[in-house]
Amino acid sequence: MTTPDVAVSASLVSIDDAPDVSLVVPVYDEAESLPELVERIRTACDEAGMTFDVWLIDDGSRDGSWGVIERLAADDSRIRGVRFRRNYGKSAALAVGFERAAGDLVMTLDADLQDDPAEIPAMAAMLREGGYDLVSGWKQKRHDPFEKRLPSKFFNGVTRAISGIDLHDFNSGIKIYRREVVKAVRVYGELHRYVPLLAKWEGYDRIGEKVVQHHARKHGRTKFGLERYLRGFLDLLTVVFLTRYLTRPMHFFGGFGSLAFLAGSLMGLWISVDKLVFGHPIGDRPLLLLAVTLVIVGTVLFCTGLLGELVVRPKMERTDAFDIAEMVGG
Ligand SMILES: Nc1nc2c(ncn2[C@@H]2O[C@H](COP(=O)(O)OP(=O)(O)O)[C@@H](O)[C@H]2O)c(=O)[nH]1
Ligand SMILES: [Mg+2]
Repeated sequence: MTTPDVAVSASLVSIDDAPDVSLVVPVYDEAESLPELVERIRTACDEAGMTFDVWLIDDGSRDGSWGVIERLAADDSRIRGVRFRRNYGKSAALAVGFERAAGDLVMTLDADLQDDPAEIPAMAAMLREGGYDLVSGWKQKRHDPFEKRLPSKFFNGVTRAISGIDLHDFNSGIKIYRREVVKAVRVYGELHRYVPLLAKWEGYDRIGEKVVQHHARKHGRTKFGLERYLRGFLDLLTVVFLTRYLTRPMHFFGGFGSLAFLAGSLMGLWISVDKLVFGHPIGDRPLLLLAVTLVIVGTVLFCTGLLGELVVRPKMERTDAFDIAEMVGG
């Protein structure tokens, strides 16, 4: 008789226990910043009367960040740490934080104090009152050197154009989400910049933007140079491909394949007529080479599309491939 009661109350407790906001902080060699960061998170949330927990995800730091995290966690049970054995990148850290975060809202924040924890209550309020799925911070006045700001402007422009999401600042680490959004997205590679895009793909498209304070780096140094931007750009192309064509590879490969095949065939036909009807030699004509190449490339692309269909088919045939938002009626 008592067992069900216990189970029910246990589950109620775990719901009541969920903090208002979980902060997910990727950490890579930020030992000097962490104590002040945690202190300022505590102040901001306490003043606003928000309950919170903090997930500090140490991604193979070598500057003693983990020791600092251990101390912070021992002092305050709301502070938790996860340590990766080696460096996996910011996206991996966010993915693990998103998996563990239990707060009603989940907010990401850089560890280096460039983002201001004082933004937590304001961003939470904007998300709730505006009915957004996520709100992204916009470092309108950015305190970074020019050689960082310029590539960033370029990538923001390209991402805006490709994704159709009207954000000024995809790069900013400060973003807040409803919990179900972070549970739905899969962040890997260099996709941490494109979480809004991943969210939109999952159907969470109420995306807001809030101007946030940005500060110059106090301690340590930046880990993001041009090379990581380039990797990020390639990942963007992957995402665009996957979001548009994951479930219908034939529309991508088959389309290009058919076009190439058709063009090659027409050229081949023309050049054959030229030889058979008009008697011109064609053995050394570039058009012959082009025609043959296009026919072969077209066939290969078409077959790639077919193989792709075979790969996605088992998944698409299952109804659990669809994320049902709500149901009604008995
Ligand atoms: N987990 C993880 N975090 C990282 C990595 N690189 C940078 N970060 C964190 O991401 C945040 C932003 O990095 P930062 O170097 O300040 O980039 P910037 O602000 O664009 O110059 C900081 O909290 C870093 O500690 C990484 O490889 N793994
Ligand atoms: Mg920074």
